[in-house]
Amino acid sequence: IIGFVINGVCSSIEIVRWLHMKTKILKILRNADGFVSGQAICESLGVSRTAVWKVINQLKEEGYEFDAVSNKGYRIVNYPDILTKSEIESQLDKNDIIKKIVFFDETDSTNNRAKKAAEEGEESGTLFITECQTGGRGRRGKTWESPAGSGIWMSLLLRPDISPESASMLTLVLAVAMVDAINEEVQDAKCYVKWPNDIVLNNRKISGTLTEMSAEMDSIHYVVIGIGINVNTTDFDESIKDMATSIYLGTGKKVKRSNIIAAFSHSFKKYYEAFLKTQDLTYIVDRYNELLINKGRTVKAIYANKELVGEALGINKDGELIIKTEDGCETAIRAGEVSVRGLYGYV
Ligand code: BT5
Repeated sequence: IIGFVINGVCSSIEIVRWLHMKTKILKILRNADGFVSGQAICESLGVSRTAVWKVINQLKEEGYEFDAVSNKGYRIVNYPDILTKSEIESQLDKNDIIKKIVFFDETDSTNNRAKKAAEEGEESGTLFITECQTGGRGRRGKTWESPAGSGIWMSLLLRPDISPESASMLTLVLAVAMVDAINEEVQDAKCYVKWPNDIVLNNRKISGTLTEMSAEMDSIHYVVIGIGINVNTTDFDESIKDMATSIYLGTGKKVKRSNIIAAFSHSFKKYYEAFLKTQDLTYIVDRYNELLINKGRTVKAIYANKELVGEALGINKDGELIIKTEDGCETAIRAGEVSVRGLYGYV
């Protein structure tokens, strides 16, 4: 944590107050329609001009560019693509799903950080986010490439009051919300969902989700939903370069990563609340099936040493993928120990 040192003394209360103020100032400037005077900021927050000036200087160091005109005040003209607590928090409302941000410059895996904090009593709605993961994880022991500076690697801690069997559907709820969030930032991004948890652009993977849970027979302690999104990535490791892409590579548009996180926080809330009402996908199934890239295509499901080849018809309200085999039989398969591929490649 960077502290604000007053008279050489840096107490934790001052740090909290200062970080809080930085978020508030950023929010005022972000939402302003034009210039905001230093005086107006001082008055609305009840702080000194020096305090405002110090925060503005700190923001400049982080890469924010200002237009500062005497008698008019400040206006932000350029935002850096950073993932700091204040950059994200200044775009959230108090009703959002994300209630708190915990940011790391680098960590092994945000899912690991979220699970550890959950064990120690951290509250629902806390988002763990990092610039770079050194041990990013996919499902079933696979690795997730998470280089610095270009992607979103984050984990949301939730404590939903639902049965443990319903929790796996959260991955599907999230996928739909994330597609909406990406589309809000890049209108012409034609993203699809590959059942159950991948988001696909131009037939390549831009995002994956890893949901982990701690539960008893009939109640959940916590769920951690880890999300990786390639946003402005331009290079991929040889091992994935034929199946991975990024929003930038797929659309030619660079996006500020914090904007996607804020848009996700708004869209996820809507779908999450709909999911909690019924504890299934009653209200989401149609939207999911609209986005399902596998729909109408021949897929191969591999599970428990078995292979099932057939046409993917769509999901049902429990999130299961219905596959129709050549003999006309329809089988519903559950996400979990199953991998679904196109017959000739990734989709
Ligand atoms: C996933 O697993 O897609 C889940 C990925 C979840 C990552 C997030 S980041 C924040 C949080 N913290 C973590 O440690 N994890 C979560 P799965 O469906 O098993 O896919 C893994 C496969 O995707 C790998 O085996 C590669 O083939 C491919 N892959 C790895 N890195 C990728 C990347 N950056 N972009 C696209 N594909 C990738």
